[in-house]
Amino acid sequence: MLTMKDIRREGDPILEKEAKEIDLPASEDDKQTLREMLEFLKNSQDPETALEYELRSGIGIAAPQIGISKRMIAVHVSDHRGTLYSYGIMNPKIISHSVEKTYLDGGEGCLSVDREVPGAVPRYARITIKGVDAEGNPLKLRLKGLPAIVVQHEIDHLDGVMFYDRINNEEASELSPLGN
Ligand code: K2U
Ligand code: NI
Repeated sequence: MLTMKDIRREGDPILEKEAKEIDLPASEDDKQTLREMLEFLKNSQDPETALEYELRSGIGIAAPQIGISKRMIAVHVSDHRGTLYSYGIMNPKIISHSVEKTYLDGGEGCLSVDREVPGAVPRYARITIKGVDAEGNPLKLRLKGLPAIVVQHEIDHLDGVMFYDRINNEEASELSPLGN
């Protein structure tokens, strides 16, 4: 199972690289990696497991964060209605998005950043993404709220972008925040 020792921290060059597309159909190795990324998120949100293995709670993770420069992300997050979005996605791509932007009130964090970096991160309020799931099936998701924010944070990791690269309090002052 993945633990925090597998997580690359800021300053590691892999977090600044553009990750490579997954060759489809995906190999068993890539599918297994994606399953482990999703399992890490579930473990990190289980109080007993997180305590036993000293896991930081995560609602998303990208393959470069575990040292694999490939375009794979996993999210395990509920929206404000309590609907769970639990997905491993290969080659995720934002195919459309709202003009409207929002930001997570209280700012963002990152498993790869062991410090608080205050500031608002403007994100698209609604996105439609396409990709391939861990079983190799095509995926199309329309997202808003926290799931939309998490997916944008993770896709940024595939492009070598960290959340603090996008902090813009001036732009955010014109936007409506998303409650936590
Ligand atoms: O990519 C990562 O490092 C995981 C991030 C995901 C994240 C997405 C959006 C906004 C902030 C962070 C964090 O580890 S998840 C930690 C967390 C948990 C609940 C709410 C916000 C952040
Ligand atoms: Ni992150």
